Amino acid sequence: MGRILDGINSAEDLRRLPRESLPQLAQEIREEIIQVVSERGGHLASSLGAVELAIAVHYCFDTPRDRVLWDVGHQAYAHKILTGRRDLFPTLRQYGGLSGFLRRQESPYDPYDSGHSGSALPIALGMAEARDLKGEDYRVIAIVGDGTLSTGVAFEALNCAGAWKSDIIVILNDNEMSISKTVGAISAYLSRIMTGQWATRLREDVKQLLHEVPGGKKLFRLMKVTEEVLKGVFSPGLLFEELGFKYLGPLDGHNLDHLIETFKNVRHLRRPVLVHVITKKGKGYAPAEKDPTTFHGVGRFDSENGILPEPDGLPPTYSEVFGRTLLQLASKDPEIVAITAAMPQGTGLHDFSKRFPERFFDVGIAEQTAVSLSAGLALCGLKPVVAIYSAFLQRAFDQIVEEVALEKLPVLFCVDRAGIVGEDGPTHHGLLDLSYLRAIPNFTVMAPKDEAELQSMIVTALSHRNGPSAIRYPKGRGYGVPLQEEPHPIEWGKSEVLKVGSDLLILAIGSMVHRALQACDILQQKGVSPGVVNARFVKPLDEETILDLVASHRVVLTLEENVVEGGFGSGILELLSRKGIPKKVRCLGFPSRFIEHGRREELLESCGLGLKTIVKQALELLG
Ligand SMILES: Cc1ncc(C[n+]2csc(CCOP(=O)(O)OP(=O)(O)O)c2C)c(N)n1
Repeated sequence: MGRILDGINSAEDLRRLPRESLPQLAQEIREEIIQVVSERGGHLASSLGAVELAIAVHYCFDTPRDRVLWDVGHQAYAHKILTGRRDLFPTLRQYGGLSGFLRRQESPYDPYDSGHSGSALPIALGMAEARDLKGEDYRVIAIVGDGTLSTGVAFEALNCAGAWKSDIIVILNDNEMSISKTVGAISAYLSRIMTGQWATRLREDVKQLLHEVPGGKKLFRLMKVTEEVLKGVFSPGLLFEELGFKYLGPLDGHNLDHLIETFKNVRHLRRPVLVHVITKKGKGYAPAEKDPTTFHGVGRFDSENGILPEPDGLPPTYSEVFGRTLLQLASKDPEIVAITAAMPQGTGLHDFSKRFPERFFDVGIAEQTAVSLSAGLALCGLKPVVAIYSAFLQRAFDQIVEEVALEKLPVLFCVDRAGIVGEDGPTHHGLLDLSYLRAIPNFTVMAPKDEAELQSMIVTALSHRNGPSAIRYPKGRGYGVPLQEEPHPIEWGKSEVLKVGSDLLILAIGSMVHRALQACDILQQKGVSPGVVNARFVKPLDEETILDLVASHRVVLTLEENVVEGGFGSGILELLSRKGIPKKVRCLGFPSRFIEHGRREELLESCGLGLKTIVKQALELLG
């Protein structure tokens, strides 16, 4: 028998299928997702959990005329397969291939470019309002996870949609997980709804209230406040109803009949509606159901048994080195506290959270709150360390400026995934942080050349009590240099001179220092006399050393894994201009455009930061 999926090249094709064949279709989609992700890596668990949801949404709504906005987009693989991208699905997340998220240029079924959590809701609201203003007629559907409800922007949009009585459908895809377990009171509320505990809890609350008023006990008995009565009186989604939404649910998100029935009814409502759907992250693939955090975003694995390749013998990742070092320092210093925005595993803080639960704060997907919280902790004398990925820290720019830098608070920002992150692409590359952090007064900005230097920078930054510091480091593993038992500090504001020459001076920062040394070897073989400086600090710059060396070399090349605009190289140009020093300088970094997805080396190469190109640029500069 042929596969049903073979006949599906668009949502139209799907809508022609009889309902009975949909469970089989779901099965085939799951097999395809598991196969491709096991070979290429990707976001497995969330996508497996949303297979029925994707089928039901496209089955009931008139897509792409109706607009479906998947929040983040990491759960939308079934959506991609169903909407004419099945043939390209094996190119997922590869250079030139399909994106791991929604991309407008990729398909008319993707109404926006997704990647950062929480934005589907406000963007969907904008679309719904635009549709009404223009007198058009289509449905706007935002599909958001329960983790997303910890995000401020999502709540801000719910707040407006309810008040404006906007015609918008929100599907809450609740799997009780963010990447790790969802945190916070909203998540506890949702799980009470799921288990029916809301009624018990409400009964207890009413009982306590009535016991506190004269005659209340009698009243309570009289009211016979049972769960059944309460269930009839109160909606389980009271919170959403109070916000102005019609609440429907909770529904079994893997029961296609229930989903289709509900979506068909909802399609005709013209008001804010929230459909609460319960799904299982990793559904249909036992290893992912068992360990959804590992299978949230995963590299290659054996699809037969879900076993991941052992990283035996490989150097630790920068995140691991950060986590270990902080744990070590925190065991001796009770004032150190750690903050994450929903990424305890990714940032390397998992062990810290187990060892010092009272000194660990996971605020959910709420980067702004993470930063403001750290300001509060610092104002009360603690030493907060905020670990956030570079691209997500962009959310909290205002809090960094207003609440931390302006107050000169000693908060340490450990900016993970800085630079190219690879397969996640433009929404996740961290190519702006050097520019935006460098511009902020009172800030210190550093980047280590390797994992051992990261340790030193953490110690150094924690002893700096006169303002905030940021240490930015890349995704992935270090070089395998020995880690320090007792990390020693480096000199504040001082660079490291690695080589002195006379022709070309390479000033490099962070992940580019290693590459600068490689380029230096090649240049030497070509008869050039190069010098190399590991800048260590982007702010403050080690002016004295840099100016001395600039004077003794003919030309200067700066190297950074950041956009050139406003970055490290700009800092050098500003310094030379301020001092009135005429010098031939070339700044190499990323161009000011959004960089696609692909392997790191491929992307560096394509943007002029491959080793050969650097050497070529150096030779050109030397004339
Ligand atoms: C602003 C921002 N911060 C962090 C992330 C990283 N991130 C990607 S998916 C995810 C969890 C989302 O949880 P949920 O919405 O419940 O979806 P699920 O993965 O459970 O399906 C997180 C934290 C992000 N994409 N955007």
